[in-house]
Amino acid sequence: MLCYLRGITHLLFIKFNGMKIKFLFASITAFVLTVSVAFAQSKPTPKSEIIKVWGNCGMCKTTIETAAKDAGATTAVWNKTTKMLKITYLASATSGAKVQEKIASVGYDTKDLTAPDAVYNELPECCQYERKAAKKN
Ligand SMILES: [Cu+2]
Repeated sequence: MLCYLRGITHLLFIKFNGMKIKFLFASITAFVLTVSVAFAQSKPTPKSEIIKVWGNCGMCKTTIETAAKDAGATTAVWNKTTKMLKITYLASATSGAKVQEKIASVGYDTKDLTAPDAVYNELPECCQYERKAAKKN
């Protein structure tokens, strides 16, 4: 068995020696290019989503955007006038629902979720925004 393997190795060496080095490099380059192209084609495209998030000020903005990124968003920009949060993310990394969960967990109401009262009450006074639930009344 060992002898057989040695024979193959020996044969390969002879073949490699016989090959022109340039051709060998060309083959390797072609192989690497093929693999890179295959990877580039399978590269996932980021999704983007706009979610309403309740909040007040610049401090809220930082908290909301940080929470979105902690939840896996690639980019997160919240507009304090429109209350709209624009996120981009890879579907493999997170989802709109996960981002909302994280934001609600730090005290901010979102389109689909309401933050726990206990967390909301801990927000700095300037950040005690008018809550989503209050708007229904
Ligand atoms: Cu604030």
